[in-house]
Amino acid sequence: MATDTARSATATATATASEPGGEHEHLQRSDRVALLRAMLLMRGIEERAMSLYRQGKVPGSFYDGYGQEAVSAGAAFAMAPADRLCVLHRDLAAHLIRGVTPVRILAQYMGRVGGITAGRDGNVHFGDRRLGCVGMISMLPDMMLVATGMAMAFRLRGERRCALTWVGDGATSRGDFHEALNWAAVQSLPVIFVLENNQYAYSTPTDQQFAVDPVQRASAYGFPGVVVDGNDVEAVFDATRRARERALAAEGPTLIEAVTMRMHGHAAHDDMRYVPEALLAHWRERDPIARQERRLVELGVDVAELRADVAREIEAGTEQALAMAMPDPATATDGVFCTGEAEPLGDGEAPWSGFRSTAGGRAATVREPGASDA
Ligand SMILES: Cc1ncc(C[n+]2csc(CCOP(=O)(O)OP(=O)(O)O)c2C)c(N)n1
Ligand SMILES: [Mg+2]
Repeated sequence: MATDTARSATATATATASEPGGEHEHLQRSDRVALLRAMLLMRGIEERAMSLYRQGKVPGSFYDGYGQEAVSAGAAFAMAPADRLCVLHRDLAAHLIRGVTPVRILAQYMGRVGGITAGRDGNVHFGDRRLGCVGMISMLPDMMLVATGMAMAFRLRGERRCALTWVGDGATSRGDFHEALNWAAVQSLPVIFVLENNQYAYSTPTDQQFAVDPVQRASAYGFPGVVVDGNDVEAVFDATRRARERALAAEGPTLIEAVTMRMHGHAAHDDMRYVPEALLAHWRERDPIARQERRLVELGVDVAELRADVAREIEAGTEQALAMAMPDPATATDGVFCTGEAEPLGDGEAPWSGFRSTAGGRAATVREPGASDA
C-alpha cells in the first residue's frame, strides 16, 4: 500500500537536524519558538474558526490543516522577503509567517471588511499580495504553474529569488503536475514544490492515487525529489532551506515530499468514516505541535506561557473580527479590473534569524536596474 511506502520512506529519509534539547545548526532558540508559535496560531485559529462555522458565522464550508501545521510553517520559514509563495488550502501557517495577522484571517473566514479579500472570498482562496503571497487558485494543482511562471520571470530578469508552492497528493494525478515539473527542470528554474502527502485526496487514499510514490517522478524529470517527515517542522525547514539554496545557485527545482496525515475530514461536512481508526491513531502519536513542544521544553522554554499568549491573541482577534462590518454590496465589483497602475506583489515578512545577516535575505536580492516586481 502506497501509504505504507510513504511511511517507511519517512523513517529512512527524515532529515531531522536535531533531537530534543540539541542545538540546531541554522535555527536559534527564538526561531524554534517562532516555529512553534506559528503552528499553535494555525491550530488555534482553525479550531476557533470551526466553532464560528458551527455557529453559522463562517459562510460556505470550512477547511483546515489540523495535524499538518509543520508543512506550511517549516517551508514558509525558510523563505526570504522577496521570495514568492503560492499558498494552498491547508497551509495557514504560511500566511502567518509572512505577516498576516490572526484578526485578518478570522475576518476573512467570516466575510468581513477587514479580511484579506474584504469579504470577496471564503476561507481558502486568499493571499495577501502585499506580503508576497498569491491567492489560491481552486483548480489543482494550477499553483504549480503559477510558481513555475514566477520563477521563470525571476530567471529572465536576473533576480536572485525563489518561488514556492505546496501541492496535495491527489493533485499529482493531474497533467499540470507533470507540465510544471518538466518546464521547471528544462529551464532549471528557482522553484520549490512541496508535496503535502496527507494520505488522502477527499476520500481517495494514496494507494488508489498512485502506484509509485510521486516524489520519484522528480528524478524522471531530472531533478532531486526529497522525502521529509512532514510532522517535524525543523526537518521541513531544513529541506526547504537546502532547496532554496539550490534554487538560488541556479541548480534548478526541488520536489520535497512532506509526509503527513490529514487528521480531519476534507472539510467541515466530512466525517471521514472512510479513514481507518488505526491510521489516525498512528499519526496522533506523531503530532507536530507536541513534537516541537518536547524539543522546546528540553531547552527550558515556557511552553504553557506561549500557549496562553497565543490563545489571548486569537481571542482578541476573534473579538475584533466579529466587531467588523460586512462589506458594502455596492463595492462588490471593486478591484475586478485594474485601474491605473498595477500594484506589484510586495515583499513578505521573513522571521528566520538567518535573514538578518546579508546572506540569503532581502539584502542579497539582486535586482536588475529597472526590473519590475512579480
Ligand atoms: C482540477 C480539480 N479537480 C477537483 C477539485 C476539487 N477538489 C478540491 S480539494 C480536492 C482534494 C485534493 O486532494 P489533495 O491534492 O490530496 O489535497 P488535500 O485536500 O488532501 O490537501 C478536490 C478533489 C479541484 N479543486 N480541482
Ligand atoms: Mg491529500
